[in-house]
Amino acid sequence: MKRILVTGGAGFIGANFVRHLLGHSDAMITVLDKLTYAGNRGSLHGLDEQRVQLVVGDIADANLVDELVSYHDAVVHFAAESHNDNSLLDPGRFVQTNVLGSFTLLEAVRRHDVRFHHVSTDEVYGDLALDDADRFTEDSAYNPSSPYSSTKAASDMLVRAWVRSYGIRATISNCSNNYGPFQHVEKFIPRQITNVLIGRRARLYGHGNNVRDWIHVEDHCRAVALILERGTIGSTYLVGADGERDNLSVLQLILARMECDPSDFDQVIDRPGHDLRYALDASLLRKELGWAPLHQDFASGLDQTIDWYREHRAWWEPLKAETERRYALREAI
Ligand code: NAD
Ligand code: TDX
Repeated sequence: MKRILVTGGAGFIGANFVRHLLGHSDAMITVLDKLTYAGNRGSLHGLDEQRVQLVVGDIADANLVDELVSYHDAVVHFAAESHNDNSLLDPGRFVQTNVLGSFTLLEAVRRHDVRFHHVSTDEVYGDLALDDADRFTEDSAYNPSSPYSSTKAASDMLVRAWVRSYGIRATISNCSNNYGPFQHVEKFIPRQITNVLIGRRARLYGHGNNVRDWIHVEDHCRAVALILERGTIGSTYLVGADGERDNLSVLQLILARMECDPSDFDQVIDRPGHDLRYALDASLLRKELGWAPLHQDFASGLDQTIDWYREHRAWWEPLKAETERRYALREAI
């Protein structure tokens, strides 16, 4: 596969995926990214300009998308509005990008018969009870809770229908919570790390009992590359690394690794409709494609992530004040 169009490649996971492709293939890469508040040119700085080109544009721009898709061999679709808290305040742009933008890409890959991989989330399955032994599988029923997860669920459904009705060559992956370098400071782990780095107190929603299934972003990128190369057309793969942890434990681990008092945080108003627990079973990906996570030790993955934010203040500092201003409005409601 030679020419790959990566949508959302200036975002957190997309930028890590571009780096993965550069290091593990000889692909030529075009990034299509609108550079919303979440996109960052700086995440692509220093990459080989002979192999990576950034096109600033919207995935819902049908003419631009048609032209770009026409000369690529594959599209890997990361672009999305990705933050649950924002989706509660302004759901319209989630429908616009996640649903209509995905539709626009599907129509273009249909016209040009281009391989498509859709990057989605475990949140489409809703949540699990805290005391439940179950985990999500590819056969779990869709039951999204938030405007964000419902628009991701809608886009998954479009992909499935385009495979069945039009025979497009597509796969889907639904991954659990990612952590690692280049993640926007609005998200849980980088928000707490950067709060400590600027001398603010960390912020926990409610009591912190909610459970997330953490995976290092590099392991997610390796899974996407594998599915793109060897996945069965029409299939859905869950991507997760058996990393269930409750939010309070994650926060206390961050504080401990940063040599802070583990009680040095504020409990703030909980997220409305806050999903209780995500947990997923990645057996299909492991068995069919032989994938396994390389980052098995969460504490050391967290240490590397903390070091990355310590060493890249120029990347995140310009985002921090505006992000915390938005959170202050939320906490004042
Ligand atoms: P992100 O918010 O960091 O990045 C999203 C990128 O998409 C940004 O660069 C943004 O500028 C771009 N974008 C937004 N709207 C666009 C539009 N209309 N046209 C073109 N570009 C646009 O998100 P992320 O965390 O990197 O997530 C990437 C994908 O992975 C999303 O589809 C998300 O649903 C999925 N996902 C994320 C996680 C996670 O833990 N972060 C887990 C599972 C799945
Ligand atoms: O300051 C905070 N305090 C807090 O306790 C923030 C920002 C979050 N939280 C909690 C809410 C969640 O239970 O931490 C948990 C993780 O929150 P987020 O980082 O916002 O992630 P989440 O809502 O779980 O969704 C993430 O994983 C699935 C990504 O943002 C999605 O794009 C992905 O699909």
